[in-house]
Amino acid sequence: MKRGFIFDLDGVIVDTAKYHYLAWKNLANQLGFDFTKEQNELFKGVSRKRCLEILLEIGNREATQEEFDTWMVEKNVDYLKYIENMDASEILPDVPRVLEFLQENNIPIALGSASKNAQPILEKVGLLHYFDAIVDGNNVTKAKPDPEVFLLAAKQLNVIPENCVVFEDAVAGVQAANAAKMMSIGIGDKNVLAEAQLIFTDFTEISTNFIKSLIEK
Ligand code: B16
Ligand code: MG
Repeated sequence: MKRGFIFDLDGVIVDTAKYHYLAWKNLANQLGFDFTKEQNELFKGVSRKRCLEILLEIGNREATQEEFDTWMVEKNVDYLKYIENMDASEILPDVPRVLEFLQENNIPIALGSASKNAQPILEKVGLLHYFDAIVDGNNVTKAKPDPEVFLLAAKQLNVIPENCVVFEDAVAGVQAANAAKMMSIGIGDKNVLAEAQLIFTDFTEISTNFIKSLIEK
């Protein structure tokens, strides 16, 4: 029986990857090189610090600690401008239906995200009230694929890891869920997320009956 449900944010609840991409691209251009959408795939589920390290590797750029810190802030300020006007129209299809069903059935719900901007994003799109716990980039010390984020979320929900389900769009996130001994459900491409126990393209493929079977089993 599954008693706790943990959602990743970017790529599962909302598509903020497109805004992260624009902000990283702006920084890359400012530093004199380009950054493609394909390269942005490497950034999904990855912490802001690690993203900048990868970006600098792509551009073959060295940075002093001071430059590194400045660029981290610049990217985030730029990203915050992109997400400023986000609203409910940016919620990915059928996510509210699943959240609503879980809440109606008193199943605790947590967020397990690498983002340090997770809470304001959930507020902007009007989904914050569904969440019993928020574990994000502000609470964890080890990034996915380390299971820390999901283990902490399970602890806050007071549910043992084996009874939790994780929805994830990133390979590192699926690996983190597996390492936490939780049921991993990949949201996205079947070839990319092959390590997940189950894979769906998006929530429109996840029926309410299926969720019901998980919580009743
Ligand atoms: P921030 P998730 C991740 O969100 C994004 O996929 C990743 O691209 C981003 O770098 C990371 O959050 C940190 O975000 O800069 O807002 O702290 O998929 O774990 O919800
Ligand atoms: Mg994600």
